Amino acid sequence: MIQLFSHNDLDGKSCGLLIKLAYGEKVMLTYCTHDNINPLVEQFLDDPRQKKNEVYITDIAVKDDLAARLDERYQNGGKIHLIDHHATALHFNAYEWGSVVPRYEDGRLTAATSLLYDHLVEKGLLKDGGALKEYVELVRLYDTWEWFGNNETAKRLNDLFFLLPQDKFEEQMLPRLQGDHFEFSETEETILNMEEDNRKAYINKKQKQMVEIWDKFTDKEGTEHDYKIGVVHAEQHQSELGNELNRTNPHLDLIVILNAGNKRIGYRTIHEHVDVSQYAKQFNGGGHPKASGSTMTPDAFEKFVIPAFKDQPRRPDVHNNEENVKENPKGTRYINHQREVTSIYHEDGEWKLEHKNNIVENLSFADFQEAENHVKRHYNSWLIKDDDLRN
Ligand SMILES: [Mn+2]
Repeated sequence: MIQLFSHNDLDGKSCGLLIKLAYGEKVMLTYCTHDNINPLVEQFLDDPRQKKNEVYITDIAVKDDLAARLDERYQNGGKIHLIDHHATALHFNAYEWGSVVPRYEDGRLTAATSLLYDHLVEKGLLKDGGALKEYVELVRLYDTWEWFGNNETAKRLNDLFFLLPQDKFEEQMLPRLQGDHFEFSETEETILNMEEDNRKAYINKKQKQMVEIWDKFTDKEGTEHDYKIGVVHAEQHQSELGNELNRTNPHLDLIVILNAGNKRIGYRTIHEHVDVSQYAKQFNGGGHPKASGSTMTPDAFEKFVIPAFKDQPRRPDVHNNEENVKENPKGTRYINHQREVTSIYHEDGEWKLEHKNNIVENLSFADFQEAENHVKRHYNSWLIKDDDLRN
């Protein structure tokens, strides 16, 4: 028998599909989270009936004492393969059975699925090409975020992975991966389109609910920042929501997504000058510089939930103005809940501001976007609608 332990996301479960295609029915697939991988592997190693089984561990790592036990098994003739792409697992390369490769020689990022595919092709257990090769590349694009902005199919594959019940996903993919070309069925396309429409409507609604607050934050170098933060309550589509809110609100430093149901907070940014893994640390959280998470501690509740409850959302800009349009050298006008009007106008090669009919002294911007960012950050304003200007 072949025993696979793999992560439970698209990349990890696609490793399971490859193992099934390579070894047929003689496989046992166990999908794990970072929390339960160690006890599951331990249980397996303790079970005398499993002694002869070949082991694959993909897209996830085990703790050091289990690595030592796996190595002992390997030294005694056991067949073991740990195949991963996370840089945090590079120390497994010290073992003969460890193969951790974060990047290909040409610089492209790897995924566990693409590494396992290469391994099984080399062993002669899978043939290189066809629908399978296309599928493996979609998984790699999704897992590495290389899809972003250039391959919607990879994104849709991951959507489908979450929309279908898990056994259904496997059942539907396995026969298709043995064909010449990978594509979604008509039904899947319909489901995916509906899902996308729902998501767009949800994100739109959340944009209208988002409240903006200030927070002072001192980073680990000791530099103090005044962060303007978009705060929103959301239980669904956290990554897409974080991305979209950051993209449409470049005046914000980061987006905080609150989920009171499971007492979790997500932190997302697209800016180089912000590291949300550092920011999340103050609430015992962490993650990546652009995407992190924490639990909703009482401190975090005080900081985000209470002020966001009191404040009113800034209204989104309209996109169908014909008169009051952005980058108009003669002036683009903004308003806030206090009915204060701000105008951004062009003079002497620079963008300048007039607030409540007074010129804002000593402030000018080379770029219109920077000027608008300032107006939104400091006056909480939005573009005045043409209809409202006429009245
Ligand atoms: Mn992965």
